[in-house]
Amino acid sequence: MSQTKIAIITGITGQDGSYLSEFLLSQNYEVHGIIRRTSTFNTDRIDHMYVDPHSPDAKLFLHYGDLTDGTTLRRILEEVKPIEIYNLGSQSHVRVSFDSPEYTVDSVGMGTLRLLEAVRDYQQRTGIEVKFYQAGSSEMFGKVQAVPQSETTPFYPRSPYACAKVYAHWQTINYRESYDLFACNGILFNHESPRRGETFVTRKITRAVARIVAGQQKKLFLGNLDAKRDWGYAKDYVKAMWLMLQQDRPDDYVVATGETHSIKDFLELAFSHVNLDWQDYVAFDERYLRPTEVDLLIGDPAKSEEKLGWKRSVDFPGLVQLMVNADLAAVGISNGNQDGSEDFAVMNRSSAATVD
Ligand code: NAP
Ligand code: G4F
Repeated sequence: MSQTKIAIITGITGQDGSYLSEFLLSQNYEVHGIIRRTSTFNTDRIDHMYVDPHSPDAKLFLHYGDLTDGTTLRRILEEVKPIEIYNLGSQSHVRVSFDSPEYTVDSVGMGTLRLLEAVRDYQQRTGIEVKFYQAGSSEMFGKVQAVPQSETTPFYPRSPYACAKVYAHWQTINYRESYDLFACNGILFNHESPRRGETFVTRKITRAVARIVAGQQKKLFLGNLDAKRDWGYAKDYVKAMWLMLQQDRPDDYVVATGETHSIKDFLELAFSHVNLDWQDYVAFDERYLRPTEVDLLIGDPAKSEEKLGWKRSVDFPGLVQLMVNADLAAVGISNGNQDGSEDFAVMNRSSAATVD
Protein backbone atom coordinates (compact mmCIF):
# COMPACT_ATOMS: atom_id res chain seq x y z
CA MET A 1 0.00 0.00 0.00
CA SER A 2 1.39 3.44 -0.91
CA GLN A 3 2.07 5.90 1.93
CA THR A 4 -0.25 8.89 2.44
CA LYS A 5 1.24 12.07 1.01
CA ILE A 6 1.07 14.75 3.70
CA ALA A 7 1.42 18.50 3.03
CA ILE A 8 1.45 21.56 5.29
CA ILE A 9 0.18 24.88 3.93
CA THR A 10 0.79 28.19 5.69
CA GLY A 11 -1.74 30.79 4.53
CA ILE A 12 -4.37 28.11 3.84
CA THR A 13 -7.21 30.58 4.47
CA GLY A 14 -5.98 32.88 1.68
CA GLN A 15 -6.84 32.86 -2.02
CA ASP A 16 -3.98 30.56 -3.07
CA GLY A 17 -4.17 28.39 0.04
CA SER A 18 -7.77 27.50 -0.75
CA TYR A 19 -7.10 26.58 -4.40
CA LEU A 20 -3.93 24.68 -3.49
CA SER A 21 -5.82 22.69 -0.84
CA GLU A 22 -8.47 21.72 -3.39
CA PHE A 23 -5.77 20.67 -5.82
CA LEU A 24 -3.77 18.61 -3.28
CA LEU A 25 -6.92 16.89 -2.00
CA SER A 26 -7.74 15.96 -5.60
CA GLN A 27 -4.26 14.35 -5.74
CA ASN A 28 -5.06 12.29 -2.61
CA TYR A 29 -2.93 14.29 -0.21
CA GLU A 30 -3.69 14.73 3.46
CA VAL A 31 -3.60 18.52 3.89
CA HIS A 32 -2.70 20.33 7.12
CA GLY A 33 -3.31 24.06 7.21
CA ILE A 34 -1.94 26.58 9.67
CA ILE A 35 -4.55 29.18 10.58
CA ARG A 36 -4.43 32.26 12.77
CA ARG A 37 -6.75 32.55 15.73
CA THR A 38 -9.18 35.39 15.02
CA SER A 39 -12.22 36.64 16.92
CA THR A 40 -14.43 36.06 13.88
CA PHE A 41 -14.34 33.16 11.41
CA ASN A 42 -11.58 33.43 8.78
CA THR A 43 -12.15 30.10 7.01
CA ASP A 44 -14.75 31.08 4.37
CA ARG A 45 -12.50 30.04 1.49
CA ILE A 46 -11.90 26.51 2.81
CA ASP A 47 -15.16 25.63 4.56
CA HIS A 48 -16.47 23.70 1.54
CA MET A 49 -13.59 21.20 1.89
CA TYR A 50 -13.77 20.77 5.61
CA VAL A 51 -14.98 17.50 7.13
CA ASP A 52 -15.18 16.89 10.88
CA PRO A 53 -11.71 15.58 11.86
CA HIS A 54 -13.34 12.70 13.78
CA SER A 55 -14.68 11.31 10.49
CA PRO A 56 -12.64 8.65 8.66
CA ASP A 57 -13.21 10.76 5.51
CA ALA A 58 -11.33 13.74 6.97
CA LYS A 59 -8.35 14.71 4.80
CA LEU A 60 -8.05 18.39 5.72
CA PHE A 61 -6.81 19.31 9.20
CA LEU A 62 -6.29 22.76 10.71
CA HIS A 63 -3.79 23.87 13.33
CA TYR A 64 -3.53 27.22 15.06
CA GLY A 65 -0.21 28.90 14.41
CA ASP A 66 1.46 32.03 13.10
CA LEU A 67 4.59 32.72 11.09
CA THR A 68 5.68 35.07 13.87
CA ASP A 69 5.64 32.14 16.35
CA GLY A 70 8.52 29.77 15.60
CA THR A 71 7.85 27.37 18.49
CA THR A 72 4.41 26.50 17.19
CA LEU A 73 5.67 26.07 13.64
CA ARG A 74 8.22 23.52 14.92
CA ARG A 75 5.62 21.71 16.98
CA ILE A 76 3.24 21.40 14.02
CA LEU A 77 6.04 20.11 11.79
CA GLU A 78 7.00 17.43 14.37
CA GLU A 79 3.36 16.41 14.82
CA VAL A 80 2.31 16.33 11.16
CA LYS A 81 5.49 14.89 9.58
CA PRO A 82 4.84 16.31 6.09
CA ILE A 83 6.65 15.47 2.86
CA GLU A 84 5.90 18.93 1.42
CA ILE A 85 5.48 22.42 2.91
CA TYR A 86 3.96 25.32 0.97
CA ASN A 87 4.80 28.65 2.60
CA LEU A 88 1.98 30.91 1.37
CA GLY A 89 1.30 32.84 4.59
CA SER A 90 2.06 36.56 4.51
CA GLN A 91 0.81 40.08 5.04
CA SER A 92 0.43 40.23 1.28
CA HIS A 93 -0.89 43.77 0.63
CA VAL A 94 1.82 46.03 -0.81
CA ARG A 95 0.15 49.34 0.18
CA VAL A 96 -0.42 48.07 3.74
CA SER A 97 3.25 47.10 4.00
CA PHE A 98 4.15 50.81 3.94
CA ASP A 99 1.85 51.35 6.96
CA SER A 100 2.97 48.22 8.85
CA PRO A 101 6.52 47.55 7.70
CA GLU A 102 7.77 45.80 10.85
CA TYR A 103 4.92 43.31 10.97
CA THR A 104 5.13 42.69 7.22
CA VAL A 105 8.85 41.97 7.38
CA ASP A 106 8.38 39.78 10.47
CA SER A 107 5.71 37.58 8.87
CA VAL A 108 7.13 37.51 5.32
CA GLY A 109 10.90 37.59 5.91
CA MET A 110 11.48 36.23 9.41
CA GLY A 111 8.48 33.90 9.07
CA THR A 112 10.15 32.17 6.13
CA LEU A 113 13.44 31.94 8.05
CA ARG A 114 11.66 30.38 11.07
CA LEU A 115 10.05 27.78 8.86
CA LEU A 116 13.32 26.99 7.03
CA GLU A 117 15.12 26.57 10.36
CA ALA A 118 12.41 24.19 11.57
CA VAL A 119 12.67 22.15 8.35
CA ARG A 120 16.47 22.07 8.51
CA ASP A 121 16.49 20.73 12.08
CA TYR A 122 13.70 18.23 11.40
CA GLN A 123 15.41 16.91 8.26
CA GLN A 124 18.84 16.66 9.89
CA ARG A 125 17.45 14.86 12.97
CA THR A 126 15.12 12.42 11.19
CA GLY A 127 16.79 12.03 7.79
CA ILE A 128 13.35 12.53 6.23
CA GLU A 129 13.26 14.89 3.24
CA VAL A 130 10.71 17.71 3.41
CA LYS A 131 10.23 19.62 0.16
CA PHE A 132 9.70 23.36 0.64
CA TYR A 133 7.89 25.88 -1.58
CA GLN A 134 8.40 29.61 -1.02
CA ALA A 135 5.76 32.00 -2.37
CA GLY A 136 7.93 34.59 -4.08
CA SER A 137 6.53 37.56 -5.94
CA SER A 138 7.00 39.59 -9.11
CA GLU A 139 6.98 42.61 -6.76
CA MET A 140 10.64 41.69 -6.15
CA PHE A 141 11.43 43.03 -9.67
CA GLY A 142 10.00 46.42 -8.61
CA LYS A 143 11.74 49.06 -10.70
CA VAL A 144 12.27 46.60 -13.49
CA GLN A 145 15.78 46.03 -14.82
CA ALA A 146 14.66 44.12 -17.94
CA VAL A 147 11.51 43.48 -19.98
CA PRO A 148 10.11 40.84 -19.72
CA GLN A 149 11.29 39.64 -16.29
CA SER A 150 12.72 36.13 -15.99
CA GLU A 151 14.51 34.05 -13.34
CA THR A 152 17.77 35.86 -14.15
CA THR A 153 16.46 39.44 -14.00
CA PRO A 154 17.98 41.33 -11.03
CA PHE A 155 15.58 42.36 -8.25
CA TYR A 156 14.92 46.01 -7.34
CA PRO A 157 12.26 45.86 -4.58
CA ARG A 158 10.21 49.03 -3.94
CA SER A 159 8.18 48.30 -0.79
CA PRO A 160 8.70 46.77 2.66
CA TYR A 161 6.72 43.77 1.35
CA ALA A 162 8.96 43.34 -1.68
CA CYS A 163 12.16 43.76 0.38
CA ALA A 164 10.94 41.03 2.75
CA LYS A 165 10.11 38.73 -0.18
CA VAL A 166 13.63 39.24 -1.61
CA TYR A 167 15.08 38.29 1.80
CA ALA A 168 12.88 35.16 1.91
CA HIS A 169 13.88 34.31 -1.67
CA TRP A 170 17.60 34.41 -0.91
CA GLN A 171 17.23 32.56 2.40
CA THR A 172 15.42 29.80 0.52
CA ILE A 173 18.35 29.55 -1.92
CA ASN A 174 20.84 29.64 0.97
CA TYR A 175 19.12 26.79 2.79
CA ARG A 176 19.04 24.79 -0.44
CA GLU A 177 22.77 25.29 -0.95
CA SER A 178 23.91 25.11 2.70
CA TYR A 179 21.80 22.23 4.01
CA ASP A 180 20.79 20.39 0.86
CA LEU A 181 17.09 21.20 1.34
CA PHE A 182 14.71 20.59 -1.56
CA ALA A 183 13.62 24.24 -1.49
CA CYS A 184 12.06 26.07 -4.46
CA ASN A 185 11.13 29.69 -5.07
CA GLY A 186 8.10 30.38 -7.21
CA ILE A 187 8.29 33.93 -8.58
CA LEU A 188 4.61 34.37 -9.25
CA PHE A 189 3.18 37.33 -11.10
CA ASN A 190 -0.22 38.70 -10.04
CA HIS A 191 -2.91 36.06 -10.02
CA GLU A 192 -6.53 36.74 -9.34
CA SER A 193 -9.87 34.98 -8.98
CA PRO A 194 -13.31 35.39 -7.45
CA ARG A 195 -11.61 34.46 -4.16
CA ARG A 196 -9.14 37.37 -4.38
CA GLY A 197 -9.14 39.64 -1.31
CA GLU A 198 -11.58 42.54 -1.77
CA THR A 199 -8.91 45.27 -1.37
CA PHE A 200 -6.68 44.18 -4.27
CA VAL A 201 -7.41 46.26 -7.34
CA THR A 202 -8.95 43.57 -9.59
CA ARG A 203 -11.45 42.32 -7.03
CA LYS A 204 -12.15 45.87 -5.86
CA ILE A 205 -13.16 46.67 -9.44
CA THR A 206 -15.24 43.53 -10.17
CA ARG A 207 -17.03 43.80 -6.82
CA ALA A 208 -17.80 47.47 -7.48
CA VAL A 209 -19.14 46.67 -10.96
CA ALA A 210 -21.59 44.17 -9.46
CA ARG A 211 -22.63 46.49 -6.64
CA ILE A 212 -23.13 49.40 -9.06
CA VAL A 213 -25.37 47.21 -11.26
CA ALA A 214 -27.29 46.15 -8.12
CA GLY A 215 -27.69 49.80 -7.03
CA GLN A 216 -25.60 49.27 -3.88
CA GLN A 217 -22.69 51.57 -4.81
CA LYS A 218 -22.37 54.78 -6.85
CA LYS A 219 -18.64 55.48 -7.16
CA LEU A 220 -15.40 53.53 -7.18
CA PHE A 221 -12.38 55.31 -5.68
CA LEU A 222 -9.00 54.17 -6.98
CA GLY A 223 -5.37 55.32 -7.06
CA ASN A 224 -2.89 54.98 -9.93
CA LEU A 225 -4.63 53.66 -13.06
CA ASP A 226 -1.54 53.62 -15.28
CA ALA A 227 0.39 50.78 -13.61
CA LYS A 228 0.64 47.61 -15.67
CA ARG A 229 0.44 44.07 -14.34
CA ASP A 230 0.76 40.55 -15.73
CA TRP A 231 -2.51 39.06 -14.43
CA GLY A 232 -3.32 35.33 -14.49
CA TYR A 233 -5.86 33.02 -12.89
CA ALA A 234 -4.97 31.80 -9.37
CA LYS A 235 -6.31 28.29 -9.93
CA ASP A 236 -3.75 27.79 -12.73
CA TYR A 237 -0.90 29.15 -10.59
CA VAL A 238 -1.24 26.77 -7.63
CA LYS A 239 -0.61 23.83 -9.99
CA ALA A 240 2.78 25.35 -10.83
CA MET A 241 3.66 25.39 -7.10
CA TRP A 242 2.98 21.67 -6.86
CA LEU A 243 4.82 20.90 -10.11
CA MET A 244 7.96 22.59 -8.76
CA LEU A 245 8.07 20.12 -5.86
CA GLN A 246 7.59 17.10 -8.16
CA GLN A 247 10.81 17.73 -10.15
CA ASP A 248 14.04 15.75 -9.65
CA ARG A 249 15.92 18.84 -8.47
CA PRO A 250 14.90 21.99 -6.61
CA ASP A 251 14.96 25.21 -8.64
CA ASP A 252 13.34 28.66 -9.00
CA TYR A 253 10.64 29.47 -11.56
CA VAL A 254 8.77 32.50 -12.90
CA VAL A 255 5.04 31.85 -13.33
CA ALA A 256 3.31 34.43 -15.51
CA THR A 257 1.18 34.90 -18.64
CA GLY A 258 3.69 36.92 -20.67
CA GLU A 259 1.08 39.68 -21.22
CA THR A 260 0.70 43.01 -19.48
CA HIS A 261 -2.36 45.25 -19.04
CA SER A 262 -3.01 48.53 -17.25
CA ILE A 263 -5.62 49.10 -14.52
CA LYS A 264 -7.48 51.14 -17.19
CA ASP A 265 -7.57 48.04 -19.45
CA PHE A 266 -9.05 46.03 -16.58
CA LEU A 267 -11.65 48.75 -15.90
CA GLU A 268 -12.58 48.90 -19.57
CA LEU A 269 -13.26 45.15 -19.81
CA ALA A 270 -14.99 44.84 -16.43
CA PHE A 271 -17.43 47.72 -16.94
CA SER A 272 -18.12 46.99 -20.62
CA HIS A 273 -19.04 43.43 -19.63
CA VAL A 274 -22.19 44.94 -18.06
CA ASN A 275 -22.53 47.66 -20.76
CA LEU A 276 -21.28 50.52 -18.57
CA ASP A 277 -18.57 53.13 -19.19
CA TRP A 278 -16.00 53.05 -16.35
CA GLN A 279 -15.27 56.79 -16.73
CA ASP A 280 -18.77 57.55 -15.42
CA TYR A 281 -18.06 55.77 -12.11
CA VAL A 282 -14.36 55.86 -11.24
CA ALA A 283 -12.94 58.68 -9.10
CA PHE A 284 -9.42 59.31 -7.83
CA ASP A 285 -8.42 59.06 -4.16
CA GLU A 286 -4.78 59.72 -3.30
CA ARG A 287 -5.09 57.39 -0.29
CA TYR A 288 -4.59 54.50 -2.69
CA LEU A 289 -1.29 55.79 -4.05
CA ARG A 290 1.94 54.20 -2.79
CA PRO A 291 5.11 56.11 -1.79
CA THR A 292 6.87 54.19 -4.57
CA GLU A 293 5.05 52.41 -7.39
CA VAL A 294 5.89 49.38 -9.49
CA ASP A 295 4.99 50.68 -12.95
CA LEU A 296 5.35 47.68 -15.20
CA LEU A 297 5.37 43.93 -14.66
CA ILE A 298 5.49 41.37 -17.44
CA GLY A 299 6.87 37.90 -16.86
CA ASP A 300 8.57 35.40 -19.12
CA PRO A 301 7.05 31.96 -18.32
CA ALA A 302 9.32 30.05 -20.76
CA LYS A 303 11.16 28.06 -18.06
CA SER A 304 7.94 26.97 -16.29
CA GLU A 305 6.38 26.03 -19.60
CA GLU A 306 9.40 24.03 -20.74
CA LYS A 307 10.57 22.38 -17.51
CA LEU A 308 7.31 22.02 -15.58
CA GLY A 309 5.00 21.62 -18.58
CA TRP A 310 2.87 24.37 -16.99
CA LYS A 311 0.40 26.35 -19.11
CA ARG A 312 -2.29 28.84 -18.15
CA SER A 313 -5.88 27.94 -19.01
CA VAL A 314 -7.56 31.37 -18.77
CA ASP A 315 -6.68 34.51 -20.76
CA PHE A 316 -7.07 38.13 -19.62
CA PRO A 317 -10.62 38.78 -20.94
CA GLY A 318 -11.69 35.37 -19.60
CA LEU A 319 -10.31 36.22 -16.16
CA VAL A 320 -12.10 39.58 -16.00
CA GLN A 321 -15.38 37.99 -17.09
CA LEU A 322 -15.29 35.14 -14.62
CA MET A 323 -14.55 37.56 -11.76
CA VAL A 324 -17.34 39.97 -12.75
CA ASN A 325 -19.80 37.08 -13.16
CA ALA A 326 -18.96 35.69 -9.71
CA ASP A 327 -19.46 39.11 -8.10
CA LEU A 328 -22.74 39.58 -9.98
CA ALA A 329 -23.88 36.20 -8.65
CA ALA A 330 -22.91 37.34 -5.14
CA VAL A 331 -25.39 40.25 -5.38
CA GLY A 332 -28.06 37.95 -6.81
CA ILE A 333 -27.68 38.80 -10.51
CA SER A 334 -27.20 36.02 -13.03
CA ASN A 335 -25.32 37.08 -16.12
CA GLY A 336 -26.31 34.05 -18.14
CA ASN A 337 -22.70 32.86 -18.19
CA GLN A 338 -22.04 30.77 -15.07
CA ASP A 339 -18.23 31.16 -15.03
CA GLY A 340 -17.21 31.65 -11.43
CA SER A 341 -20.50 30.43 -9.95
CA GLU A 342 -18.65 27.59 -8.23
CA ASP A 343 -16.59 30.21 -6.41
CA PHE A 344 -19.69 32.16 -5.52
CA ALA A 345 -21.01 29.03 -3.77
CA VAL A 346 -17.69 28.69 -1.92
CA MET A 347 -17.63 32.30 -0.77
CA ASN A 348 -21.19 32.28 0.49
CA ARG A 349 -21.16 29.32 2.84
CA SER A 350 -21.17 30.13 6.51
CA SER A 351 -17.92 29.32 8.28
CA ALA A 352 -17.87 25.82 9.68
CA ALA A 353 -14.23 24.80 9.84
CA THR A 354 -12.91 24.98 13.37
CA VAL A 355 -9.91 23.74 15.29
CA ASP A 356 -10.86 21.97 18.49
P1 NAP B 1 -3.81 36.23 0.73
O1 NAP B 1 -5.11 35.90 0.11
O2 NAP B 1 -3.58 37.59 1.30
O3 NAP B 1 -3.57 35.15 1.89
C1 NAP B 1 -2.53 35.30 2.82
C2 NAP B 1 -2.62 34.18 3.83
O4 NAP B 1 -1.58 34.36 4.80
C3 NAP B 1 -3.93 34.15 4.63
O5 NAP B 1 -4.27 32.81 4.88
C4 NAP B 1 -3.54 34.85 5.92
O6 NAP B 1 -4.34 34.49 7.01
C5 NAP B 1 -2.14 34.29 6.09
N1 NAP B 1 -1.32 35.07 7.02
C6 NAP B 1 -1.17 36.41 7.11
N2 NAP B 1 -0.32 36.72 8.10
C7 NAP B 1 0.08 35.55 8.65
C8 NAP B 1 0.93 35.21 9.72
N3 NAP B 1 1.56 36.14 10.44
N4 NAP B 1 1.10 33.90 10.03
C9 NAP B 1 0.47 32.94 9.31
N5 NAP B 1 -0.36 33.20 8.29
C10 NAP B 1 -0.55 34.49 7.96
O7 NAP B 1 -2.61 35.95 -0.28
P2 NAP B 1 -2.61 35.09 -1.64
O8 NAP B 1 -3.01 35.97 -2.75
O9 NAP B 1 -3.30 33.82 -1.41
O10 NAP B 1 -1.05 34.84 -1.81
C11 NAP B 1 -0.41 33.69 -1.25
C12 NAP B 1 1.08 33.96 -1.12
O11 NAP B 1 1.63 34.24 -2.39
C13 NAP B 1 1.44 35.15 -0.24
O12 NAP B 1 2.65 34.86 0.41
C14 NAP B 1 1.64 36.28 -1.24
O13 NAP B 1 2.51 37.25 -0.68
C15 NAP B 1 2.25 35.53 -2.39
N6 NAP B 1 2.01 36.07 -3.72
C16 NAP B 1 0.74 36.36 -4.13
C17 NAP B 1 0.52 36.79 -5.44
C18 NAP B 1 -0.85 37.10 -5.95
O14 NAP B 1 -0.95 37.75 -7.00
N7 NAP B 1 -1.91 36.62 -5.31
C19 NAP B 1 1.63 36.94 -6.32
C20 NAP B 1 2.90 36.62 -5.85
C21 NAP B 1 3.08 36.17 -4.56
P3 NAP B 1 -5.74 35.27 7.35
O15 NAP B 1 -6.77 34.67 6.42
O16 NAP B 1 -5.96 34.95 8.77
O17 NAP B 1 -5.49 36.72 7.05
O1 G4F C 1 -3.98 44.78 -6.70
P1 G4F C 1 -2.78 45.40 -6.09
O2 G4F C 1 -2.89 45.85 -4.68
O3 G4F C 1 -1.60 44.35 -6.29
P2 G4F C 1 -0.02 44.49 -6.24
O4 G4F C 1 0.42 45.69 -5.51
O5 G4F C 1 0.46 44.33 -7.64
O6 G4F C 1 0.39 43.22 -5.35
C1 G4F C 1 -0.21 41.95 -5.57
O7 G4F C 1 0.55 41.23 -6.52
C2 G4F C 1 1.90 40.94 -6.10
C3 G4F C 1 2.57 40.19 -7.27
O8 G4F C 1 3.20 41.12 -8.11
C4 G4F C 1 1.85 40.10 -4.85
F1 G4F C 1 3.11 39.77 -4.47
C5 G4F C 1 1.15 40.87 -3.76
O9 G4F C 1 1.05 40.04 -2.60
C6 G4F C 1 -0.25 41.23 -4.23
O10 G4F C 1 -0.98 40.02 -4.39
O11 G4F C 1 -2.31 46.65 -6.96
C7 G4F C 1 -2.08 46.55 -8.35
C8 G4F C 1 -1.90 47.93 -8.94
C9 G4F C 1 -0.88 48.81 -8.20
O12 G4F C 1 -0.10 49.46 -9.15
C10 G4F C 1 -1.72 49.83 -7.44
O13 G4F C 1 -1.09 51.08 -7.24
O14 G4F C 1 -3.15 48.63 -8.83
C11 G4F C 1 -2.90 49.95 -8.39
N1 G4F C 1 -4.11 50.49 -7.75
C12 G4F C 1 -4.80 51.57 -8.19
N2 G4F C 1 -5.83 51.82 -7.37
C13 G4F C 1 -4.71 50.02 -6.65
C14 G4F C 1 -5.80 50.87 -6.40
N3 G4F C 1 -4.42 48.95 -5.85
C15 G4F C 1 -5.25 48.72 -4.80
N4 G4F C 1 -5.00 47.66 -3.99
N5 G4F C 1 -6.32 49.54 -4.51
C16 G4F C 1 -6.63 50.63 -5.29
O15 G4F C 1 -7.59 51.34 -5.01
